[in-house]
Amino acid sequence: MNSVSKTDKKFMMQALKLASCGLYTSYPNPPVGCVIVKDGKVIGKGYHHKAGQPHAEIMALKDANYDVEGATAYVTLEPCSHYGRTPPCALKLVEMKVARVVVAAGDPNPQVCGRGFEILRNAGIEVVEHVLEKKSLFLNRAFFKAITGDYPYVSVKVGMSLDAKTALANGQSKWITNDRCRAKVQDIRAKSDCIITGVNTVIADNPQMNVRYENFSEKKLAKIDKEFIRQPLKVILDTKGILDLNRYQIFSSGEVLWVNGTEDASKYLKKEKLTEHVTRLLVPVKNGHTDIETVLRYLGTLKIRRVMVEAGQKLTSAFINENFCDEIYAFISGKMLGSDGQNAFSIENALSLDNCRQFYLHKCRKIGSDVLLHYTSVQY
Ligand code: AOF
Ligand code: ZN
Repeated sequence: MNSVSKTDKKFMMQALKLASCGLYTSYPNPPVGCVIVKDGKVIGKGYHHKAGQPHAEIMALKDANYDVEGATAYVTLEPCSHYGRTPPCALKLVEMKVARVVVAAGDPNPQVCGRGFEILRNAGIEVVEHVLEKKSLFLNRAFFKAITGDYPYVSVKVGMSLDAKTALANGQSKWITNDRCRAKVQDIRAKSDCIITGVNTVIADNPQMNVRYENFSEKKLAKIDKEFIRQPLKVILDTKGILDLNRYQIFSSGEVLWVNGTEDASKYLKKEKLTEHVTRLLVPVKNGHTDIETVLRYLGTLKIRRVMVEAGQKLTSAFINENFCDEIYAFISGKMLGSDGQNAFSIENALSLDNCRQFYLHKCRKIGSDVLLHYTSVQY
């Protein structure tokens, strides 16, 4: 008989917390955490740091000195059943004779997808599923979307005034939200595999679009495995290819994919390495712009799981209008910029309130005198 208790939820919560450390480095693998409990005490814990490194269960087994006979393993994702970069965790749990495995969510990876549970159950291990499942689905939202389809998960960030403007009429936009909001933006960047921006943002702001780990708090840095720290790929959509590579900071560090448009079908997806760090990619032009779908599909082939869009009104809105926006982080300050300011969005008109584009509030956080509204396209 399966039973889920308050205790199971408590230990799963610990496993989920551990898993969240993996968000910074586990790419392209999902963030997974594991806690092993015997006689009510945690005897081992671990999380998956990086693809190619041991999975969460193996880290926790090691932490417990493999002395786990009769113990319960709490894992935030179904233990794997396949020989990938590492051997199957489900077999290891069987071999180590754990008595019970409590899991938050199944692994939709076609290579696993229920087979992990099967291995455990066939070996006589009690398996309890769906414990704090929604939290795991949320934590893994990028991996789950990317592994089951052709596109990465897209997070759109917007920083705006209370009257939904991103710049004054004269173009001034620094700074609408406070520095703590900007620190949160850095955190979202650090959890993203790739940042997409547009030519207009590069010209207007000359951003670096990188992660400044040196400014992270000690508390935050303690969660990140320094060995596997990374910078997201920077993708610039510049249909006409007008940017001067020597002029803008974005080209001066990290990997950059400079996406230009072409009308010539024989050149679609042609890549050219321009410098050691900058590659040009040619994609089709749609309505006068580089085709977002092609770009996302291409990033999917690179195993990019999570994309963050940091761009101006047009590009931001294009992701929403073309249904490629999975979540919105809206940072809102109390400033009013006025009706001639730049609108944050330009969304296609809805035909009715019953049938309009809808996002769901996931979290609302006060950040000093500003606020962060985190909306997702599906409800968690
Ligand atoms: C687990 N525990 O901690 C993780 C799992 O090629 P590999 O060996 O790195 O396997 C990657 C796949 O394993 C990944 O796509 C996902 O399905 C699963 N991730 N499974 O048992 C873990 N990170
Ligand atoms: Zn595994």
